[in-house]
Amino acid sequence: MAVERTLSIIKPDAVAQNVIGEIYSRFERAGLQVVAARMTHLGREQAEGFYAVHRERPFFNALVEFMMSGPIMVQVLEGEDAIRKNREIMGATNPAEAEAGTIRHDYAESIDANAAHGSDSPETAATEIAFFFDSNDIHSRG
Ligand code: RTP
Ligand code: MG
Repeated sequence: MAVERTLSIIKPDAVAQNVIGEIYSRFERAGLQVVAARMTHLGREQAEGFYAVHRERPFFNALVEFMMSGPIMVQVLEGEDAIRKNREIMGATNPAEAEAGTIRHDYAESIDANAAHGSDSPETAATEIAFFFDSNDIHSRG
């Protein structure tokens, strides 16, 4: 299985619950390394740009407003099968359908405020990582 990188976001609702460390522990226990990380607070242009692929969806405005509602943590996770592993650790998009022990089951309130984001393919991972990080700020440790 190939070593991959994926873009992870701890969304405003989870940052507000003071569980950044708890969520990082879950990544680390699954064998993923945090190879870049930053706290930021998105403006409208950034939030709309990050989720541009969803622009025509009915939930787009709610999603953008939510992502602007407070600080977020953005991080690059690296490891074998990192994209799939991260999405497994997050659980289903709708927390009502997320398996016990997943981030969304444990910390998400609703499909709109759902605690975490993870890239869904190698192509989107590359685009999303570049959205937040220069390659100089990503530090693989083998
Ligand atoms: P994410 O991109 O945030 O990791 O989530 P995802 O892949 O599991 O879900 P995606 O389809 O990419 O949707 C992005 C975010 O939009 C919100 N959403 N709301 N009300 C709805 O039907 C609906 N569907 C999606 C969610 O907050 C989702 O995380
Ligand atoms: Mg998605």
